[in-house]
Amino acid sequence: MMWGVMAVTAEDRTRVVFELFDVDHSGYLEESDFAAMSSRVEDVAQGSGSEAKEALRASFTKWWTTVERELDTNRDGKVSYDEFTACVLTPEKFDDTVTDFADALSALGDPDGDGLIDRPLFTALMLAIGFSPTNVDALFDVFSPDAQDRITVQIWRDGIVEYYHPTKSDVAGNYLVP
Ligand SMILES: [Ca+2]
Ligand SMILES: [Ca+2]
Repeated sequence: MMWGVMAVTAEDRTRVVFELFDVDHSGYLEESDFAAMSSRVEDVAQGSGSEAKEALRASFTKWWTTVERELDTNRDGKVSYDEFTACVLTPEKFDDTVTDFADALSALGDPDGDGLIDRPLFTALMLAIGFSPTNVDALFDVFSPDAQDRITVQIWRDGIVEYYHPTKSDVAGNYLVP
């Protein structure tokens, strides 16, 4: 089990990220996919205000505009898997997008602002992104929850940055790769 996790590459994760973002399973990333995922996440973001949800929506919009600008090589308004894999060639072009997304998503996990995230809300947000329940539970455990079963916003935020970074390997989020 452990070795399987260690063997996960950035390429495996790229496939998982593509499939997550292809919300309607059309085989292409499109603007509508990012809007749909944003709505799904906002719907489960219990306790968060409109400002925090707006920040999340803005980060998904930025995901799409960056993906389209950098990866839609044939300019047909959608990004195929083959086009998407080019993200590993220019990881620096995604730094801002990934950071904004990590800030916005992890903030939704901490609506009361105490810097801690409870497992139920973490799970709801991650299932809304599209990860499987088993993988989400395993990841939460990797983040070393305290006696009250809470993790810090910081560790999740950093985990998101690592996970969505196109070229990193051996990251905690590899637990999310089936
Ligand atoms: Ca799609
Ligand atoms: Ca395209």
